Amino acid sequence: MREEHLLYDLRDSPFCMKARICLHLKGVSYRTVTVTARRYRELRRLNPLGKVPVLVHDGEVIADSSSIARRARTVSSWRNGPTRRSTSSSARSSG
Ligand SMILES: N[C@@H](CCC(=O)N[C@@H](CS)C(=O)NCC(=O)O)C(=O)O
Repeated sequence: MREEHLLYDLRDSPFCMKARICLHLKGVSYRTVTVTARRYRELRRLNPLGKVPVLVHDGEVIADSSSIARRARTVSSWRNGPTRRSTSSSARSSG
């Protein structure tokens, strides 16, 4: 069984909000770990830059909100299977 996603975040951070929105929109369930002064060392171990958000899943550490957004998309595609590409001529037309 896969571990749950853990999101190290700060409530008021816009980057964390972006990560939360992306995870939510892609239906990825996660638990948040609010980074307090006591947890800062733990955060630095995960992300030497000491920045949030950081997503941890199955021992993998994903720092940076854009990388988390990409991961959310990937997790959602694992669930939904491969997406079909449009082969219509309008989609292929280069103009
Ligand atoms: N490029 C990063 C920026 C993350 C970032 O700057 N996070 C701020 C909070 S909004 C932070 O952790 N600042 C703490 C610090 O710089 O030490 C992302 O998109 O996640």
